[in-house]
Amino acid sequence: MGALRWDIFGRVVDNYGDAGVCWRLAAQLAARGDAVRLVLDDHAALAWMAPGGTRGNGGVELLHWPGPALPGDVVVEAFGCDPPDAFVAAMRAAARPPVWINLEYLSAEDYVERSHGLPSPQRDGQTKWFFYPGFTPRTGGLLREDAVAAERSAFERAPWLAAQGATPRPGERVVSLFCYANAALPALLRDLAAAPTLLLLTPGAAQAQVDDAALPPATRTLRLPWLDQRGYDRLLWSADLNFVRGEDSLVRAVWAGAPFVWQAYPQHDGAHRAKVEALLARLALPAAAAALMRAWNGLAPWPGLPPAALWPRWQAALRDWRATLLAQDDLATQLRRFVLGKRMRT
Ligand code: TRH
Repeated sequence: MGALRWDIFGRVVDNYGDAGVCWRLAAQLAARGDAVRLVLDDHAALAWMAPGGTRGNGGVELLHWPGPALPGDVVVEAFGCDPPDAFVAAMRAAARPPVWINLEYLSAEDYVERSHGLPSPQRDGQTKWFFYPGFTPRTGGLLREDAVAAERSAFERAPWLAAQGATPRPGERVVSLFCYANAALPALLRDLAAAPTLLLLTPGAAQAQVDDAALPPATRTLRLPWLDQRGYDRLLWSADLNFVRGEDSLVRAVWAGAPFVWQAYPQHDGAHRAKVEALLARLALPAAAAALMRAWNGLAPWPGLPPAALWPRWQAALRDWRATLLAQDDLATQLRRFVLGKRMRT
């Protein structure tokens, strides 16, 4: 397959997933030898998420909105962000118009298989193609670096944690917390205190909601700075239990292979319930672990933490799922194949 020239457009609506997913895709395509221009309206989060990239070392050309005047071979608009009108007009006027992709949000819901790869004809005669990430072979797959499984197995947590200023005591479990505002947090803190725990708190909502002074002695905390994406992976690899949120960190928790609890982005219309249930339906979790995920999303009463005897089964279920997902092609591979298929027809 020859190298492709990509223009990826993203708008930062809220939180960090928009920039996080766009950056990850851009970096993975560049790592395959493609030329990638990433156009974002807000670069602030990339300063900590991808510091090498923003210095121009990532093989990605990072541009401010509205970006370039003329398109390359492929245009990806992330999450329906609508590239600038002048750029869309230049796409239409190009001698060979680029393949136009709308990269959608990740969900485990069934509609993803039905919608993945469908065309969306535009008024100006162009066609936009829906590309849906997902967990099954009939979706666009998940973002995954080629080396992630090997790096994860070779990883040693003690030196990495020590470099962050954390030294777990013998018998102490390590828990990472990345969450939105969460009414179940007091119940979690109460239950964690039943056994020695080192709680690693990411910046923002997790740190804001935990009052160190009010914690019992069995719980120690460490307040982390924003880590870059590689560092955040290593945090997840270091923990015995990960609380993650949103879209990108869910996928990272899957690759980490430790027990995790996911908090969906809360929506007032209750749409997150369907997302949580759809994810649980794809996982063969012990009932107590599924109940915990429902409660963490405000969908059920707090059930308590699964008893320690259940954790090996919890972990095994997630490892089995990870093995299934690792056997599927990753999103960047599938997206390239999809684009090349469309280009052959133009
Ligand atoms: O920040 P998020 O809550 O973003 C969310 C989701 O994208 C969600 O789908 C969307 O609807 C909502 O915003 C508006 O969670 P997410 O997706 O996990 O993005 C966080 C990114 O930050 C991810 O790329 C991991 C990265 N990260 C780091 O690089 N370092 C860190 O220290 C931490 C905590 C996160």
